[in-house]
Amino acid sequence: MDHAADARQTDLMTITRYVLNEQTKYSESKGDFTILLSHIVLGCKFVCSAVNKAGLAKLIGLAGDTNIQGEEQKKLDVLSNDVFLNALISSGRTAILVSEEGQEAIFVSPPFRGKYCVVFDPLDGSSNIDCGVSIGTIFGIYMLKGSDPKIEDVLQPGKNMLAAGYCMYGSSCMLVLSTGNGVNGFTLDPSLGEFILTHSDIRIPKKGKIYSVNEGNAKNWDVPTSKYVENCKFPKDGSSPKSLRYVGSMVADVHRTLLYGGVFLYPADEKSPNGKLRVLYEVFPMSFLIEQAGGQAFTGKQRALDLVPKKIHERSPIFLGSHDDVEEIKALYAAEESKP
Ligand code: AHM
Ligand code: MG
Repeated sequence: MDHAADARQTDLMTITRYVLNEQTKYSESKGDFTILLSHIVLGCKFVCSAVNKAGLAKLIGLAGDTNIQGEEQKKLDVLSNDVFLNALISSGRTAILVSEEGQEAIFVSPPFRGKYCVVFDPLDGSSNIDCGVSIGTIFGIYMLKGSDPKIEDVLQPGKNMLAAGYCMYGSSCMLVLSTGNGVNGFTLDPSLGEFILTHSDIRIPKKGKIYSVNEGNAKNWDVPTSKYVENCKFPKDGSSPKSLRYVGSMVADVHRTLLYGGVFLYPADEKSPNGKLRVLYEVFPMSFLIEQAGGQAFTGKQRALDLVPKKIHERSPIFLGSHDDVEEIKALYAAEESKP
């Protein structure tokens, strides 16, 4: 075996090693970010294991309200939230936590307090939990602005995030991360219990052949969204129609978009003028990753990462994906706006 092939098999780039390498580029780094990330990684492994066992639990009769010890069986989304809250607080590196599962932001008490704020959706894709389809955790990380944590620290535009990522619990467990220097994908090797770099420097194709949207909402879409989807199906420029793929789990749909190209959209509609997806822990982290991979993310009005959220659970329409495809959507919105 040649030396390079041998090194690939025996000299593994784990996620911790990767982040450590990245952080040593900054002379002021004291290892806090690496510690925070290792706690997020622990949360992902814990949730991955719970998701994998969910079917088994059902098989042996644990999926009801109690397990064989008579303890209450937590629903996976509640369990995942507890796992991440504990992991993040015990890291000693966080100041404010915003979870999709919690109504209010959590201000970490001073003995455990650090300088990072983490916004996260512990288990996204709730409608897919019970049928074994891919689901995931989404997270974004901000730095405190001052020494005293304030809610404004998590109401910052997405472009201020230091890092963002998701972990997909699918046919394999994969963590995709950006610390603002490109996007890398790490796959969990279950025998080692380590995330190993398997997809380095992910770049989204400039133009794609797939669109991804809940077309059941088409009746209530605005004009640019309707026109765009019509163009995907009946292109006027002689190109082939695009394929439709929609899992209904944002992590899975965005992951495919990142790797294969195309667009993922959750637009506004008459019933939900702000769409469905949440700005802080769905729209921002995914937009951050897509931009870092060379794509674009647009709200129908502006660059998604420029949004300044006013509330922690605010929603926004989102169109994200390959550069050229999002450009087409932006042109349709511009044309609609310029109408008298
Ligand atoms: P959730 O946070 O309740 O799981 O909802 C978010 C999910 C996303 O993963 C997905 O993109 C979207 O909802 C699907 O919504 P719909 O079922 O309306 O198509
Ligand atoms: Mg969600």
